[in-house]
Amino acid sequence: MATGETVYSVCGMCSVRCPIQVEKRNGEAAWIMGNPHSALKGGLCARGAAGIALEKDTERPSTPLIRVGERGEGKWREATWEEALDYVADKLKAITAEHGNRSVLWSDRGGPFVDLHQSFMRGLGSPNYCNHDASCARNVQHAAQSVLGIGRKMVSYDFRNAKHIILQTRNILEAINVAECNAVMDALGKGCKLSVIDIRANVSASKADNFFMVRPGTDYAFNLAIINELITKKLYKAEYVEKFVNGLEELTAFTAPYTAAWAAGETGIPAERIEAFARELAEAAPNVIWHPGWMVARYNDSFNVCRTAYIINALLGSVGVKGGLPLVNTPKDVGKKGLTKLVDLFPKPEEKRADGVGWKHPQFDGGPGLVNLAYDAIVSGDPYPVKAYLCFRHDPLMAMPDPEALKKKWEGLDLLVSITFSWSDTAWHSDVVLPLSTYLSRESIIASKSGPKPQFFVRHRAMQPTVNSKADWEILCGLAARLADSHPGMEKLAFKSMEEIWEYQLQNTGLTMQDFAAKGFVELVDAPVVREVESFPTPSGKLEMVSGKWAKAGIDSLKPYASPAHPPQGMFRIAFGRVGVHTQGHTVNNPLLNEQMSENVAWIHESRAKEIGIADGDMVEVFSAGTNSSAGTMRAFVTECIHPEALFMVHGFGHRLPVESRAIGKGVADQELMPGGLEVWDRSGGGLSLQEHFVGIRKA
Ligand SMILES: Nc1nc2c(c(=O)[nH]1)N[C@H]1C(S)=C(S)[C@@H](COP(=O)(O)OP(=O)(O)OC[C@H]3O[C@@H](n4cnc5c(=O)[nH]c(N)nc54)[C@H](O)[C@@H]3O)O[C@H]1N2
Ligand SMILES: Nc1nc2c(c(=O)[nH]1)N[C@H]1C(S)=C(S)[C@@H](COP(=O)(O)OP(=O)(O)OC[C@H]3O[C@@H](n4cnc5c(=O)[nH]c(N)nc54)[C@H](O)[C@@H]3O)O[C@H]1N2
Ligand code: SF4
Ligand SMILES: [Mo]
Repeated sequence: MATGETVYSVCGMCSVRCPIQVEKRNGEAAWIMGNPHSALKGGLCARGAAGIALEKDTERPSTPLIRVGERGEGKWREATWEEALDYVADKLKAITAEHGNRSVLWSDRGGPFVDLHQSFMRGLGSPNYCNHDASCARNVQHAAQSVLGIGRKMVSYDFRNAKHIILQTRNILEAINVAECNAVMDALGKGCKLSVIDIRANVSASKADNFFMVRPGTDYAFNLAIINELITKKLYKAEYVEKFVNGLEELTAFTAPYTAAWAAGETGIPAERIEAFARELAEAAPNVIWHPGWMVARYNDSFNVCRTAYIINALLGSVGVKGGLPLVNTPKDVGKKGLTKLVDLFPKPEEKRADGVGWKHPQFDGGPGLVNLAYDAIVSGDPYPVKAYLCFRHDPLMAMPDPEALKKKWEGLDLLVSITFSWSDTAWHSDVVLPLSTYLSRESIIASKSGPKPQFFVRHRAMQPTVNSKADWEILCGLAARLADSHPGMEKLAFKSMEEIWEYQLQNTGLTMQDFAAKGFVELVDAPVVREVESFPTPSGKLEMVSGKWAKAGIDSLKPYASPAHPPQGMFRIAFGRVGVHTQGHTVNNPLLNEQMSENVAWIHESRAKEIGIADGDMVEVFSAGTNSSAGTMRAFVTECIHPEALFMVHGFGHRLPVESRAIGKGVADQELMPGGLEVWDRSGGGLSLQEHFVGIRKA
């Protein structure tokens, strides 16, 4: 175990941010494991273990770069940090002088460390802070807000005490959160049932008691039929519903036509199986977790799929309950003071958001907005011009559909900056690349995590950067110092050291950094607190089957079901997802992880492969059904474990950058198969509808 020096820190290989323990030798990180004081109990996923390979990887930006050729041409001049920060600050001054502070857009990867970035944007005076979530979990977030009146992270999943876990569009054993994986495996070991609703048999399905392979895009039909069964057969928790549910009558009337027999025709799941499943759920209630999903930027009715997931939990009495979805606690809920926020250094800009969130779209969460709609303002100048775009830890050219269309939208930008620890399509297309230190060689602001036991946790620097990179606080405080003359007040964010920031954050908590020494985090209570629910912060004070807020915005939160189109003759619906050994697109070139999986494959059903004359392992060309444009070639994986209408691939492959020798030319990029996809999004939930696209394949 612990030899040399031990540093408690936070993994940064994906958005989960697991607590880690890093062992140092000769001043360098030599070994990473899960923080043994945490729920990880020492465990880590493969990606987390590959962090040292990332730090040592020479194929990443190693010094600030300023573009000298055309955007995307890959011609750069190397700059010192002084030069690069001066350059960005001067550009920001010129742009804000001409177009106003609101012309600056920031997009981020949401999570526990964003306070600093939000503060920077407030200091600049721009309301246009966004994150990646329009292409991830916005539909779940808004569904939670519409039913529960709180965000999705304000309830937790008490897997360990559950009797039945339902995963719908959620592959918990491959799309990994280590603590959740451990909890689910422990629960299954104790006899908890698992049901998986998916379009293919994934690893989670291999452990399931029930597996429902639905026709792609019909999850809403499945859920409506479950609700119909629970209501008509009186399988719901009557006492709980009486107390906490508003709108049961409307829900009953609305779901009346959506019987199990009807849903069988839509989903392909026999009515008897749906009926039996509803009975099983009732037997386990209220210790049921119907997971509302995570990556649900998939269909035009994904918001309603997530809503009905919450509604099913409500009918089964599991919202706010042990063994279900208990409410999490903030520091305040357990009688403690929270961190002092960096955003509070500045007043909230009064300007309305460029993406229309909060005014044109009053029902959506103004926090991170919808970045895809902000891009439209670059093109149209409506409601005002957006001229500078700072991308932090975000690669929209890979994460958003139709990268060529997105590049066109960005043509109106006078400044595009990427702050990143690895190469990405967006960095390559930027005007300035600011290399961010990896999570092993940077520290971060203290983060606050709500939960049964709320806590503060901190990322420590485990080693010095091996390239000329900087931590985010160094970059932003450096820019803030340079902007103080044009943007009075910015000097408040020009902290000189991380210690100063930590001290600022802790000022009201009674804690010091010494308190983090023993474990790397500080728990604010000794034992988990399950708060008794009295009411929910919705307009009705109850769980809303019909959302008052959405109704006010003119949106029908019980949207009538519309059957998804079948793919055109010979075509497939595109589907995508994660794999255990990679994170999105940015680990494919990691030396260790590339060895584990260097290319993605096209999952297709054996009946369809036979039709087209393709055998397992054949190289196939994948093209977009609408435009016939090819996204390149990949290997076919012919299987009976996928729905015949779907073609599935793991996201993140098909890299084209010459600077990534291990990833270039391997596999296919799903985002290139979504022409016009930036305009296709769920109007009720705000998420992009990335699977509303069809593709074809031919032998290469
Ligand atoms: N077509 C299609 N589009 C998708 C998806 C899909 O499956 N298919 N998935 C969607 C989902 S779920 C999401 S969350 C988004 C993700 O979209 P992004 O948030 O863009 O995804 P990442 O690859 O995590 O991007 C992080 C980028 O920041 C850089 N980076 C810098 N510092 C850090 C750090 O400390 N940690 C990490 N992890 N990265 C850092 C990485 O090198 C990488 O280039 O994409 C979405 N878009
Ligand atoms: N290893 C790893 N873990 C990760 C990440 C990662 O990149 N790598 N990223 C993290 C992030 S940002 C996110 S958002 C989460 C995502 O976590 P998840 O949302 O659980 O992950 P995905 O693999 O995108 O999708 C889950 C499942 O949805 C299925 N699916 C596709 N279409 C349909 C459909 O129409 N109906 C149904 N019922 N199922 C469908 C896919 O086959 C897949 O098995 O994972 C997180 N954890
Ligand atoms: S799930 Fe894996 S990659 Fe993500 S933060 Fe945890 S250890 Fe790191
Ligand atoms: Mo995500």
